[in-house]
Amino acid sequence: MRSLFISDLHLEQKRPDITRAFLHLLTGPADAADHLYILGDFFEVWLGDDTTDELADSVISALAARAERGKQTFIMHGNRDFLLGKQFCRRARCTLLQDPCLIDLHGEKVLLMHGDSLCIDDIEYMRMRRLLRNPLSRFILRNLPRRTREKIGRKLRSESTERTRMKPSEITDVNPGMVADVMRRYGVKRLIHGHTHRPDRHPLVIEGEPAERIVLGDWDQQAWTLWADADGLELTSSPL
Ligand SMILES: [Mn+2]
Repeated sequence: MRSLFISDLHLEQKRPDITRAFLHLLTGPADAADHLYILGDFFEVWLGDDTTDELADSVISALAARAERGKQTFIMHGNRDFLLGKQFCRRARCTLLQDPCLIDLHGEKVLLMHGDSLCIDDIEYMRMRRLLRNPLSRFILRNLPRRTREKIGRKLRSESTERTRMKPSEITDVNPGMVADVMRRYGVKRLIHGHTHRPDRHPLVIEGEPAERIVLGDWDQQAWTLWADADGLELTSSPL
């Protein structure tokens, strides 16, 4: 039994190399993983399941083919693709995970998150997150005409890039107190998340015991993967 974790691929038309690398992983090495977990920001932008293009269709078919081969795929929303819905999951034959989500990873209780909800020092971002992610806003967003959604999406993305650039890096990283809180609350000694684009393995002490926070990497220059089996976990990358 093996599991594979990825996040923050930010798939988009502008970067066919990333889509190629993902499809290569999916049809090759990923077949060694019974469970594939995609922890958010799989797509650079997702404005609703009715907005699929050629890129989305190719990814959906590849995921459905993986299911055909008897392999499971789990997907979690990120801040870029939180409008991924039931139709996507049905077509791609994946299971949507709540954020946070507790899993049994080869006998160990592990917590999975996208990671943006841990960045509480970015007050402005958290305010925006609360506004956009509540069920009512999601309902309204999903039912807006496609063009309006595209316009809002473009505006939000350009603003967020601009703001993130101006913020000191510790503001846009996770808050250590929040990490410890969440891990204690869920009773885990291991947390896996993405979002910050700072791939690393951080040893921690939770309730006097050794613990770990693993950060998955974004797929910009490198394709980052985290493999897990009964022997342990390995965070690896290969050039795109
Ligand atoms: Mn993110």
